[in-house]
Amino acid sequence: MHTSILILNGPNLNMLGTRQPEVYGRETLSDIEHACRAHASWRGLEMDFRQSNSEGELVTWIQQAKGHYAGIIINAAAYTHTSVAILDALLAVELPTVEVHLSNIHQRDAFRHHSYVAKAARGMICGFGSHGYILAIDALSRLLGDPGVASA
Ligand code: CA2
Repeated sequence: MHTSILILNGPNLNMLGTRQPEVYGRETLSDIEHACRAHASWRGLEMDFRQSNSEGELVTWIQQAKGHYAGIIINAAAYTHTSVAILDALLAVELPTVEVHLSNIHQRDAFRHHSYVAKAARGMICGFGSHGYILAIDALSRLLGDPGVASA
């Protein structure tokens, strides 16, 4: 029986690697997806990795996750700080959720210090750049009871 996780990315993260490398690093979202796919596979997890600039699309994906995925990793980007809709969707599906951010949101503008997502997340990883996604996979894997390292 396969264990699948869903990794969601919010607005503007499709522009990673093109601007503000001093804040978000030089890797593209595609680079991060490939690294996550390799690590999830090593952890014995299947993974879907998605990005949307639309709050409604992210809400729909969270709603649809119930019954298909064992847990969610989410970088809601700017919606982190504004979206009660994403919070409500995460609370509704009751899936183990790990919040991730590339930057250390607590060292940045005051409006980035509050996260609506945090209320629904088991924990948050921020400030480690793209490696935060790998740490989030490890954290979620442990929450799911470690499906096991693939032998292949
Ligand atoms: O640090 C993170 O991962 C953030 O979620 C990134 C969001 C920001 O609003 C959050 O406060 C923290 C912004 C993502 C925008 O990404 C860009 C990438 C390249 C160029 C411009 C924006």
